This record gives sequence, structure tokens and C-alpha cells, in this order.
Amino acid sequence: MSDCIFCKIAKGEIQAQILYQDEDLIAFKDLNPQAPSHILIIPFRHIENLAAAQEQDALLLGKIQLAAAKIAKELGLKDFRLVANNGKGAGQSVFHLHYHLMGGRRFLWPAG
Ligand code: DGP
Repeated sequence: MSDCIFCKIAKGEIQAQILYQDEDLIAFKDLNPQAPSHILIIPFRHIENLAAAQEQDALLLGKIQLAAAKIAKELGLKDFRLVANNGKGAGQSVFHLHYHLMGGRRFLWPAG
């Protein structure tokens, strides 16, 4: 999508601190970190959010989770949180599917 910030990052049109990328996805540091390590993992292909994902995206969604575990390991994060905000009411502000990989501090549960 032409007006999507994360599509622009995926295309290299907007700079980001990229930690990992492969043929399907890219991971970069969050601009507004909520933890010492806060990485966003997005698919290259524009999908609005998890609710918009289709059966055909199952492999892609699995790859994102495996990439998250790999990146966490590379960052030395034994414990981490992986979050996808879905919809405005859940805190989604960028409508391109992304997972927040966060670590380096303790997290409360329930999250509130
Ligand atoms: P969410 O609220 O779940 O939609 O998360 C969006 C995240 O994206 C938020 O934590 C801030 C981050 N973000 C927004 N714009 C940019 C940007 O241009 N670059 C980077 N690196 N992160 C961004």
C-alpha cells in the first residue's frame, strides 16, 4: 500500500534499524521502544492485521513466530513477549500486520 509506513520500511523508502530479513519478512527496531529490546516483525506483503490474515497465510504466520524466536535467541533474550495488537481498541496504530518482540525487562501478567 502506497501510504503505509511499514510498506515503505519494507521497500527501503523509510529508514529503520533492521535486525533480520528474509524473503518473506523483515524485523527492525521500534521507534518508540517499550522495553530495552523492542523489535517489530512484519511481512513484506501488506496484510492489515491478524484478523485480515487468510488460510493461505498460515505458513507466513508460522515463519514470523519462528523468526521471533530466532531473533530473541540472537539478542540473548531467554524470556520475551510477542504481541500483535489487532484493531484500534487493542492499541493497533499501524495497519500493516506486525508483531512486537519485547525483552530485557520483566513483564506483568495480566498485561492490563
Ligand atoms: P501498534 O501500536 O501495535 O500498531 O504498533 C506500532 C508501532 O510502530 C509503535 O510501537 C511505534 C512503531 N512505529 C511507528 N512508526 C514507525 C516508524 O516509522 N519506524 C519504526 N521503526 N517504528 C515505527
